[in-house]
Amino acid sequence: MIDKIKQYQKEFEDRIAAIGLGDELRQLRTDFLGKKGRVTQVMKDMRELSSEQKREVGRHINELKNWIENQIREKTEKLAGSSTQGTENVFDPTLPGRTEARGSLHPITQVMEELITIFISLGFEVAEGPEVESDYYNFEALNIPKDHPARDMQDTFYIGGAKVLRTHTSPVQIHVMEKQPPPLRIIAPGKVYRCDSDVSHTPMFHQIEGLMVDEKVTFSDLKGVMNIFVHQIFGEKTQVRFRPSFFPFTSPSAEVDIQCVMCSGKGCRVCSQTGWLEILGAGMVDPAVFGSVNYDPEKWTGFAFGMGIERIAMLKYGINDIRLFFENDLRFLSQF
Ligand code: 2NL
Repeated sequence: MIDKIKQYQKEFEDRIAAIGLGDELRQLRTDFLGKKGRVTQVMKDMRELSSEQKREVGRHINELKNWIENQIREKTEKLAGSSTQGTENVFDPTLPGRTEARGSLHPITQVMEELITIFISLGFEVAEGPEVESDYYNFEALNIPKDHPARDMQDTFYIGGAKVLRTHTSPVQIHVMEKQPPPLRIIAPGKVYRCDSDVSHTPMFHQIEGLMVDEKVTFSDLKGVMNIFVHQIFGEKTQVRFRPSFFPFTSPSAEVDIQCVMCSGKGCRVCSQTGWLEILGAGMVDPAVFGSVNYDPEKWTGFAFGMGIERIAMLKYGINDIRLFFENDLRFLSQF
């Protein structure tokens, strides 16, 4: 057996000297150290030997094994070195440059900008206002009664005094109407806050509201604007429907649904088998709201609407958990 070991060493020596490629080296390793390799076979055959012989042969085979491993390591390094030899310091001007990883706008910002662009093209102007509001601008002026559930501590962040974090961007429109006589076409995009958190709610989210006031503005104008908006954002073929609803600040009020973007109206999990998805609330401005800002409800009429940006973005991109927008995980964000 010891003769055999010596013969293997000689064979290995000859073969490794002739090797010029990594693949050949891997094959050589398998032939000697692999499961059915020569070294492994000798170790298996040792079972038959006496303990005296085992010690003697064991010493030789272990020496060979270590030596082979060293030889392979050295040869690997040599092969790796030779492949770059002579080229490592050469400047190759034809190689493409290293590009900087480019950042991108947050998906919510992208959708927000897309919505703003659509409404600007329809003649709306952007209005902004504070995120900390008085009870009056957030609720009272919008005809939201004192006992309305939205006013509850459970739903609204009260921050001391009569101040709240705005629960919608409607107060922006109240400020504009107080300062500016009709006619008026404005949108109010921005952050809003509600005491709520689950897969479809976060304590802060983004909203865009719209308001148009003029003589003889009708529900048809609202439908026309909503149709154009839906077709621009979800595609020309998307069906739109209005469902009766209630808001304290509009009358009549409606909820606007679009044909389900996931199943095209056939019925699926996302639309709870209805074929429709609610995307926004809207209606004709309630005369009580006009009363708050001293607009004559006999002369002026208007429509208003409001929608959550996160909801629109989730439907547009097929995202099922709103919290992804706020985790700032680049693996998520870099897809937009
Ligand atoms: C929704 C519904 C809506 C409005 C917002 C509004 C504003 C003024 C007067 C009247 Cl100043 N209305 N805003 C009207 C209807 C619905 O939002 O579901 N938002 C997420």
